[in-house]
Amino acid sequence: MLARSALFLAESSVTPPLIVVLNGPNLNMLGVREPEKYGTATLDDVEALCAETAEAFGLAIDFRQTNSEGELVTWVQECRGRAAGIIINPAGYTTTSIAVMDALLAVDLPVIEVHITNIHRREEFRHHSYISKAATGVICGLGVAGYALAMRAMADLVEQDEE
Ligand code: DHK
Repeated sequence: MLARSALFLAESSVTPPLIVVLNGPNLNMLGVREPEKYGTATLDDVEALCAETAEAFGLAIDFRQTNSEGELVTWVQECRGRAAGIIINPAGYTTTSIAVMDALLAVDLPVIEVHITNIHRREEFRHHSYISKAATGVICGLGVAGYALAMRAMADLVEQDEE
């Protein structure tokens, strides 16, 4: 009995690896923004999906959204030494931000880039991603379910890193 409670205490005191989920500009408008492309789920729904999936895989999350490129860069930098991985939907900064790409390269963590829509079926200007240069993997076109798939893939990457 004593041994079992000691085991429970040991297991419950292990801190789960932290996955930081970052969302770029206009993703705060999910649910009302062009629903025919982005769907009707809100960003709160996406956070709940990420939290649920993370918990199932023994991960913790810090879920954030910003409309500002500088804030995104700062949040990425803060992941170094704090997080086990980054899931990022850079939204409008995908095609423009060398600064976010450089920050992701600097933190030296597994990175999964997510887009709700299939950017390759959309306008030409959405096809090129600076962020992909720093990403371990990319998921696009699967709606908000892509975040849950990214979390699942991240669990594997984190486990590999721990081995
Ligand atoms: C979201 C955006 O805001 C766009 O700028 C990208 C991406 C596509 C998405 O599909 O999640 O081009």
